[in-house]
Amino acid sequence: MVAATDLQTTPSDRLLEVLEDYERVLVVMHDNPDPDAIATGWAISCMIEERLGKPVRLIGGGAIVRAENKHMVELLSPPIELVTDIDVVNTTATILVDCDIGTTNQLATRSGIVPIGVIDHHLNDSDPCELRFKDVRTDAAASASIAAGYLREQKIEPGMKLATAILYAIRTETCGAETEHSPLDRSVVKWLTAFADPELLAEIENAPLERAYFGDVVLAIQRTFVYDDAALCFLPRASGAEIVGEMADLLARCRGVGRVLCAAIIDGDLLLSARTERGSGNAAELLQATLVGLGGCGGHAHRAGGKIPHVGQGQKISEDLHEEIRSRWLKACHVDRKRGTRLVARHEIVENL
Ligand SMILES: [Mn+2]
Repeated sequence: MVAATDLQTTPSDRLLEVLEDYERVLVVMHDNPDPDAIATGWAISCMIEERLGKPVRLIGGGAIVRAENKHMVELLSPPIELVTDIDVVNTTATILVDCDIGTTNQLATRSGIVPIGVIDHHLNDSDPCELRFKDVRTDAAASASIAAGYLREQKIEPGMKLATAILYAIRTETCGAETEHSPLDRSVVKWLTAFADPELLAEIENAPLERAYFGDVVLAIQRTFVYDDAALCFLPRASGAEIVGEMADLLARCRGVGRVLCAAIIDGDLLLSARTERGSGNAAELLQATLVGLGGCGGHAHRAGGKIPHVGQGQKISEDLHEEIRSRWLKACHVDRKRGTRLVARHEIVENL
């Protein structure tokens, strides 16, 4: 007799079965793909090529800005393409990785392309539209853990670079208060460690930083205000989109700060990052309450990002919008204080110029 478990098909089997009907596959990462989107897409592409032998393209919009992520791409050469638009025929199966159909931060939705599948771990309450394949596990620290699980199910050994990329993705998704590892994350970390190169991982994490980065950080810290346990920082300048999230990660580590909101104007849009400590609320919900009617957002319980499009040119946000976001954020955080305290006292900043 065959055990019941032998008859169960795995998620990767189901995905491969759906893809049988198509000639080629387009794997779409979210814009400004991060290590998780890159590693997930890479693992999925690898599986499709190995098992089905169909041509796969792995694409995303925007750019890779964060120094560590650029270094990751240089050292590991993931097969990604950064593009501005896409055009697909109906013999192409489109799969979203590390993002969902309800979001506009990816090329498929913006181009009106209906994907056949989604592999993601973000919180998303958009309607469960008819997708042929959907694997969204919000308890997974990284989408890349789900994709690594597929490789393991298919008994495909990842090469050294792919294994390193997936491990790095899991590392980056478990920062700040989002350190929790699900049983899946733990088991794939163990499995991948045998294939990955720890030296490359260390090199990526210690990537060289541009001088502009230090300027962004010092100016942001000077402009950080704390209201009880809620911090707020409008970055006076940002050399890249990812500095907003990096500042939020840094400020979230400040003792006594449980909630952080950072914002900066990049190419005319206001980009926002929220972080919450465990027990200090849900970052995605707080950001949503702050942005309702102004812009969109998405993310996780303790890390979330959002955007208010077209707020103007230059790097300075208007007084009105600044005040609106500040008061909404404090209200969402249930903070009554109207005046904040500088994270670093003004006199110290001035004395040490
Ligand atoms: Mn992710």
